[in-house]
Amino acid sequence: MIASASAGFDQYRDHIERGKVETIEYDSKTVGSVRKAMVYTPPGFSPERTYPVLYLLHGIGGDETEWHTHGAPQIILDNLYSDNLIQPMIVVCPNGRAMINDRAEGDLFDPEKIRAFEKFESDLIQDLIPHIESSYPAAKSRDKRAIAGLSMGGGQSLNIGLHNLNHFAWVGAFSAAPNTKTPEVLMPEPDKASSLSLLWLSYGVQDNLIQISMDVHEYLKQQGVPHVWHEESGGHDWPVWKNNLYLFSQRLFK
Ligand code: FER
Repeated sequence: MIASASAGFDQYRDHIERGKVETIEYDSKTVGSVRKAMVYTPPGFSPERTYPVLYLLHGIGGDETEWHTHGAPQIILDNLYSDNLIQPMIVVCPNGRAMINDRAEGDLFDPEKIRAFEKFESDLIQDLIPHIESSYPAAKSRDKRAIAGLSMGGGQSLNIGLHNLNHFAWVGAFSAAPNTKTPEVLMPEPDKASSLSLLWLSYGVQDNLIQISMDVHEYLKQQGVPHVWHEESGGHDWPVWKNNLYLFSQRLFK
């Protein structure tokens, strides 16, 4: 099925309640540096409540700012919230290139930089999540944590999410890149996937990287693992990723 978002989903609306976005810093023992992330707190945010958290990851050309520069997540989420279509949630956009110079510059395919996307697993699990959960009123259970991302971040979401089912019950990969592990490595024990609340795989039909998601999808089908397989028009590009955030976020934490 080719689905699309409702018109205006990413357009700024006047007179609605707004969430807030801030850039935070945390100590990363993994990298040995102070690292940045961008954090969205929803409209009406109150420290008296606890909130589920979506970790939302960028692609090979991005950093912690990429979603906010290109994907308007704040507008998309504020609109959804105003229409009562999503649960209030905190959305953390980390920097998934876990190395000292984590800026998206120079040769982005340098093997050291690609390895840094793998190293991010430890930075996320051991450094960033504990930081978020000690500085925000964030829920601390797997059913209240989601991980999703685009391209390299989609690969990371599968690699990290499925490898850490004790941390995440909601996993989404939008146009996953070749950093995605093979399906058998991602999910050596398909029975365990039954603990997932949502496994979402998607791509744009004009994307040259579709085979990666297709291979995971075929394996999951063979193994009888429930998942959402979402395809839409478009390529390896922002309209697809924004629409995926729009659709995926509506399913979270319900
Ligand atoms: C590759 C092609 C694309 C690759 C990564 C990408 C690691 C990532 C693209 C993106 O994040 O947009 O061969 O190898």
